[in-house]
Amino acid sequence: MRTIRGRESLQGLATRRTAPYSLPIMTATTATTRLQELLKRPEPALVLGAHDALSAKLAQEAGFDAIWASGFGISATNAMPDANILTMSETLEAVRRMSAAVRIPVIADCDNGFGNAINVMRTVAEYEHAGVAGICIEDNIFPKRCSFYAGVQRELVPIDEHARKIQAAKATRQNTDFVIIARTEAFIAGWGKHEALCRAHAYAEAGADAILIHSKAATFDEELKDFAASWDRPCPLVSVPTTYADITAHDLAAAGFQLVIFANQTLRAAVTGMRSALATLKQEGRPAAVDEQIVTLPEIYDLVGVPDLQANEKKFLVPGGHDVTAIIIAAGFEEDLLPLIEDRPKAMLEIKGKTILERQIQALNECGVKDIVVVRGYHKEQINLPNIRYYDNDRFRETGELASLFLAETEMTGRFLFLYSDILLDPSILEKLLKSQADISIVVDRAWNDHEPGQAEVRTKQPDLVVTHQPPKTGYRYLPTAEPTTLAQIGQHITQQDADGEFIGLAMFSASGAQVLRTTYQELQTISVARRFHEASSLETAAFTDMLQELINREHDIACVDIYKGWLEIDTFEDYRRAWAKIH
Ligand code: SPV
Ligand code: MG
Repeated sequence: MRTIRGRESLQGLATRRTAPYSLPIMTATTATTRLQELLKRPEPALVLGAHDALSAKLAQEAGFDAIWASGFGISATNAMPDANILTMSETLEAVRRMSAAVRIPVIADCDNGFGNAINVMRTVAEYEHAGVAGICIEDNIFPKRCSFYAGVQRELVPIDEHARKIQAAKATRQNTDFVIIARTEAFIAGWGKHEALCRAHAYAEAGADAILIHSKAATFDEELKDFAASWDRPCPLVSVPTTYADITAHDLAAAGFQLVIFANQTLRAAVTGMRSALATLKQEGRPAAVDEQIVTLPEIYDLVGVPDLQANEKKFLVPGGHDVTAIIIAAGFEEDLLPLIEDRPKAMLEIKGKTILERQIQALNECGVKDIVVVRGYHKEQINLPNIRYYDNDRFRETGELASLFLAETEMTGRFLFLYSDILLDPSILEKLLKSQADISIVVDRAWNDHEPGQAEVRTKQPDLVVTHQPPKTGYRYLPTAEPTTLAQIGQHITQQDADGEFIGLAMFSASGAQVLRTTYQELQTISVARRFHEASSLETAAFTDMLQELINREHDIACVDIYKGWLEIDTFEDYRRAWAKIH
């Protein structure tokens, strides 16, 4: 007696996910070879009927050896009877999608080959090209009727005609491993064992790789047991235990069947599942009522390959704002702005009906950045806009920007933007920054010193100046290079003569850039808490620019995204007045 072993062999192939839009890892050639192996190995193969790409994937996930692309199922999903009503091309399209979705072999149910031997030739060429591992052709006339429909006309083609179809199929296949299964409906048509054996012999002699002997008897013993006992050819047998459903694959294997096809249970399970959930939903009128009966959305995401989609988006799409977190540092108190900021932080100063923070959020949103974090401090109670995550620096008077930023350290796991809360900017600047591929990028205004003679704007606060490795040519006109420039030095001590531009208070870190930043900060905390830190008296009071300088010193590249004006900062009453004049 044969035993069913070897399920492990398919597990390696049946990984849960295939990348969307990619060809399956198993090429058509390996699929055909695999199916040939399944026909030859000592233990039988379990083949599951599927009707579309998703059910094929579920078959693979469940651990079946191969898929039966069921004509009954494909017709049913089009709400059509299984009677050659769908065209060859319609069926082929469904099969092509199934075959692209899985790595296990797909056997396409090709009914009667969609016509005579000449039609069979095209059928074989098309299905082989679609990547299936094999096809099955039955000896029903065209148009066929499903084997189980009662009270419908049933007629088989003559033996010789079907044998020639098998020969035509074999003559057409390109790959000699491509499996041709010949199916006889002799029992279905009520012609008994003698006719069934005659037909099976003829088809085996015509070169079939396997014989599917179909039966709609209520038990295996009625027809197939005797047939199988009489079968004396090396050509393997295939069964579809739909009506004699009590038999186990085990027993079928013992009787000599090599392939066992559970042809329509997938489709029927789907209908039962849908009916039951829909009845509950209709009755209750509330989606939660069916929660217990349906899979979760993340399970569907996983099945259709959303994790791969996400990975590929990261790899191949121009980065946008959708997967970036913006961290706005709005904790500080600046005396220069009193009495304007007596009762509110600077970010909440209003300019023509909208606060600075609201304007920043608007610019971020316009660029697709919806995930926003604000670090509050001075008059924190005044900042309570919706859809923002808040962190509070209650020691804002003794600590600096860097300390504020690191209160939101848990937000720095992926790509993130760093923003001062006092800058107003044109969204095109953010767009340009978001396209940067560098791990650490800062925005540098190259036009920072372009004042017309005599009209220099008064600045009380020292700007954050930068020196870059590739300074722009001096002069009135300037065309940026295609390659991003890199930062050599940053801080308020840089003289105007040495500076190549001004840091505008906007930076971006990739996931690995963020990792570098966090690790560096953690290291610094252990070694230099009280010591001077670049331009700051200690790490605790450090500015963001001090950290940038530290990263430069540690030989991390910082890319400069060049801009030419297009932004404003509010550091003084004069800045605020100017913003009122310039903003519409
Ligand atoms: C199919 O699934 O389409 C088959 C098997 O041909 S059966 O429906 O049992 O005939
Ligand atoms: Mg069929």
